[in-house]
Amino acid sequence: METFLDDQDLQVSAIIKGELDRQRQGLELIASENFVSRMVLTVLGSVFTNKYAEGYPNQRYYAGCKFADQIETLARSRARKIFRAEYANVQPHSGSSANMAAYFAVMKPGDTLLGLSLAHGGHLTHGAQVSFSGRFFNVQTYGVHRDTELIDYDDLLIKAERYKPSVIVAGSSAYSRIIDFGKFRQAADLAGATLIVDMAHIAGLIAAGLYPSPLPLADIVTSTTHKTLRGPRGGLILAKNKLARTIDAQVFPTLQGGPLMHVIAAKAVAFGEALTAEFIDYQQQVLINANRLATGLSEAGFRLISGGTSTHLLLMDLRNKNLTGAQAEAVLEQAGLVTNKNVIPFDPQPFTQTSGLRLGTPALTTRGFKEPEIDQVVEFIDEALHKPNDDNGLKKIRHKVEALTQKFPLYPGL
Ligand code: DSN
Repeated sequence: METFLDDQDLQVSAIIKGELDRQRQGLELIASENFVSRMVLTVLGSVFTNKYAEGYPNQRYYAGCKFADQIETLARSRARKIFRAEYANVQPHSGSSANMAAYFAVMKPGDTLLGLSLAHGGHLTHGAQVSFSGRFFNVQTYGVHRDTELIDYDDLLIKAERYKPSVIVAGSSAYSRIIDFGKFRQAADLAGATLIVDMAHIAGLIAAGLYPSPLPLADIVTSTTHKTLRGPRGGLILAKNKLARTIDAQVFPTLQGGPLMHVIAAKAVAFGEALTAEFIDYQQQVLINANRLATGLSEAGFRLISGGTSTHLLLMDLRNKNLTGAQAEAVLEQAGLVTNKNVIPFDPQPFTQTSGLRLGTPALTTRGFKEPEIDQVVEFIDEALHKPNDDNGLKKIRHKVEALTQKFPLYPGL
């Protein structure tokens, strides 16, 4: 691939090579990232990128859609099979557009949306004022308990009854424990609300049967396809058949024009991979690794929000280390570990600094890391965060990181 690019466009080729080296030589701990298979990568660059296919299979606005129909039908049927869903729409370009389509299917501008506060681990699209969700809808939020740092279900039920929202959205970007979807169903029934579950972070765990499925309880389930699910970047909506036409119409033509057929083809591949026994083994290891990481960091004296993790991610509270999340993120990047600063519940720091750091194991696990390597990752983090101003010390850790990554080649031959 690079040889071809070198011949055609040296500038682009050098940048792509730089990114490939960055991914190969660093430890990817961003909880929402992963490494797709070679097949997914190849299909993303397939001839489907040339095709317009506005509409849905067998109802297109262009000629020449025979194979576009076949691939979208296959992607939809695999998605339905993974999650035991009646209906799937595989066209959303992202998780945000999947959420927007889901909201528009059941709410009018000005209606009330009840979502997890961004400051307590929710996502932008769950009602943050800076997002379309906060601009179009009247937003109320629930949060986590100050003591347990677990979702405050009493607060949820009280607010459901008080505000009678049209939609309650469950799901999170930085919550490390199992969400009780039964309690959300109860809250939705109390309010007469539609229950939307955004399972973007945990979709892979749910696919593998390692996290309770929201499908039997939710009215609509949205997701991205690139986090634990390990597909191409994109969105997905699942629902009961009765909502199919309404949701389809919100995705196209309300929000989107032509679907990205090369991405839909890559989603079909990733969904096929998610139906294999190897995928279950992978997700089991993701959880083992996350638990190992949490235990190691706790033993090293780092405080974790809610005391640990039951998922693929964990949230460190750095206040007792005299570091902000932004500082820790920068120090770790210098040492070759890629993470992201994140607010913690009741954070005294602004969003740009934060007191927290979010870590996840999906990408390292795809790379082949097991418990012994995770123990080394703990040592790197501990060492780096105890010498944040020691450039030489951080450089030495970076060399150790690179030595470790060389034992786990990423995209060999690319
Ligand atoms: N940006 C994603 C995450 O990192 O969790 C959510 O969309």
